[in-house]
Amino acid sequence: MTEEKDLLTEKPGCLDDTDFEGYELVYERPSTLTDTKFHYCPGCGHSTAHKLLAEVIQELGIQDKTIGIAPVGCSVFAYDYVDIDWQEAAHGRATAVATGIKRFLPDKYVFTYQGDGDLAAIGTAETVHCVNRGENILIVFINNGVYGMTSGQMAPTTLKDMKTTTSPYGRDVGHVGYPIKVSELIAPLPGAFYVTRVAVHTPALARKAKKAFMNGFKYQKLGMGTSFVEVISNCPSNWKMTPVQTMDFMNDNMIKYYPLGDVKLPPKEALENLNK
Ligand SMILES: Cc1ncc(C[n+]2csc(CCOP(=O)(O)OP(=O)(O)O)c2C)c(N)n1
Ligand code: SF4
Ligand SMILES: [Mg+2]
Repeated sequence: MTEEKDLLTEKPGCLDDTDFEGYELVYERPSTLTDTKFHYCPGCGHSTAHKLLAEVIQELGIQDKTIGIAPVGCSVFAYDYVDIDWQEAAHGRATAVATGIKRFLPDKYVFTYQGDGDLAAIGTAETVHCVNRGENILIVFINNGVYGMTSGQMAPTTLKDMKTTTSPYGRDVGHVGYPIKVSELIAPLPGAFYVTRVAVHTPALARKAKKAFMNGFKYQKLGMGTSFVEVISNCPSNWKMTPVQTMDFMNDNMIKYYPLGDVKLPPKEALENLNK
């Protein structure tokens, strides 16, 4: 450990392969991530979610068969980071765009990547109808409880009493309603094949999230409906917290209201066909 620290202090930013001789390689940047530096704020969950998706796409060997639909929101530049084919969609319309692409190119692995403003506010109708039709795609839903990109307005997912720029005294549920649980809302629809809620703010949770993404891609082979992975995420900048403080807020507040775990699992018989 001491040796590693010395190396970093002595040669900051200019380590090369020879400096690591004798070390065991335990982690490698996925080849599916481009060299572009993330524009995300320090501690933002979008970065981890991107990295996990890139790892899954690499491990499944589907880089040249995957098409992502980028949203409007902080993750609008997702196409700059994960090295696959992308299509940008207008705000909230990602699932409609994904529907067209998947129906036209059924052999491709198609997923949308959307924030809560995008998916659960302006895109509510597209989301519900897409899942109700059982479109054979993966929807990745990053729920950070605010409109991050536009400076932290209240979203449908903002917690009760949570302060935002448009709810400076806290969300008044008597006035604007309760935070919406999208996973529970869509799970009863017959087109929903797999619905799960994950988080990425600890290594153990990130591993579970990766598994959920992996499932979402694999299940497309079955053609039996929509996979929906909700990622409870953080927004240090608009929550007005340090990244570390957001971890506590995630555990004490976000995850209490949005419990992690599977909301709807595919029928066992369906999964038996997966490895055939
Ligand atoms: C039609 C339209 N309406 C409103 C906007 C403004 N706008 C851009 S991003 C955004 C909210 C994004 O929030 P979210 O989807 O939660 O993503 P986050 O930035 O939090 O990741 C809004 C309202 C827009 N670009 N287009
Ligand atoms: S504003 Fe929030 S969601 Fe957007 S990059 Fe910064 S921390 Fe992430
Ligand atoms: Mg958001």
